Amino acid sequence: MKPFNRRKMIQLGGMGLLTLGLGQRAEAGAFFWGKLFSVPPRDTPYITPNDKFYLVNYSDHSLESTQNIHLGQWRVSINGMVDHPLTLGYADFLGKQFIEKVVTLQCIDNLPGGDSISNALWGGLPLRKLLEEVKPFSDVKDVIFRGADGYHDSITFERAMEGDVLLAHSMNGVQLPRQHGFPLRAVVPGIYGIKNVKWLTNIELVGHDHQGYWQEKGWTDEGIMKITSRIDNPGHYQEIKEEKHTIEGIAFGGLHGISAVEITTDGERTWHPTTIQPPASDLSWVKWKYPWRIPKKGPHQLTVRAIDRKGNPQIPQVARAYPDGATGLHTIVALANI
Ligand SMILES: Nc1nc2c(c(=O)[nH]1)N[C@H]1C(S)=C(S)[C@@H](COP(=O)(O)O)O[C@H]1N2
Ligand SMILES: [Mo]
Repeated sequence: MKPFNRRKMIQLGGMGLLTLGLGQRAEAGAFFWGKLFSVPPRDTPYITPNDKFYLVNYSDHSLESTQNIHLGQWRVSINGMVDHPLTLGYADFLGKQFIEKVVTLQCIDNLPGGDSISNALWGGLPLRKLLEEVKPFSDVKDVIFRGADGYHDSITFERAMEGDVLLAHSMNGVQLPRQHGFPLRAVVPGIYGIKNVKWLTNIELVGHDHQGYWQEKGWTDEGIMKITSRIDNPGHYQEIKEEKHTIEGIAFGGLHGISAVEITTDGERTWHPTTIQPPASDLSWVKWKYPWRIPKKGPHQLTVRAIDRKGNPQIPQVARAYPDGATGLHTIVALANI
């Protein structure tokens, strides 16, 4: 896993927030410092193009060791506590059932406001179909995924049988790109990236609770995604010159989707509902927007929060990513120069 992306946090710890509400002198300071800190707005498309999709590997050797996978030789074995172990090649997968679904993936390292989250249309075989073929023993507990780079993680057999877990060989309508796990990867909706194993070579069914690469280092074995939301526009410290500005962003609630996103433009005194663009699937992030009428010149603190379809609110308390995913609300400063 790459080092934590501390960029956003450092910015928030800087002079920006301190200058809020300190009157004219501070305002001048905000414009001065703002130029140093400002980041451009993110123009986040609904579906992330493959070459913009975030990338995370546990080791630099992951890409090297998987660069030369040849379809002719590549095999995936499905074995362990099963009556009919199988070894399949690429053509076997192309010949099997193919379904496509838009699913948002997020790294467990992602901090509120971070970029290690993307959305794609994944295509492949429901894992459940394959598990039915191999005839699992009745006391199977975990399904282990192993990648050609030596990485491994597992999900429970129960989760694996739910039908929404994909063995994906296509991404946004094209063959799965090398860096995203060519020729085959697991896509496990609502569960952090750690369990979406790439470059699959083995799927083993076991009778115990398997500890994967990150679990051995203390990270969560469940990996259920937490509700998250992000402001993409304006960018932090972006200078806004018009009185009207549309605030935009994304929100994601894992398996439970998003029912509402709220924004505050006055330092959390009042919250306003935003308009949500309906998602293409129940496993996708949503895009939201809010037409903001800026009351006065100067720095404004913007914070976003979301609620999932079960009515659970996003957790506002700040927690780091270790061991089971970060919480906290994304806050930025917008500089109105109107
Ligand atoms: N084989 C393998 N699979 C892996 C990893 C890895 O290092 N090796 N990293 C995991 C992590 S931590 C994440 S967040 C996702 C990232 O998938 P992506 O690079 O396609 O976005 O892959 C997961 N699957
Ligand atoms: Mo990750």
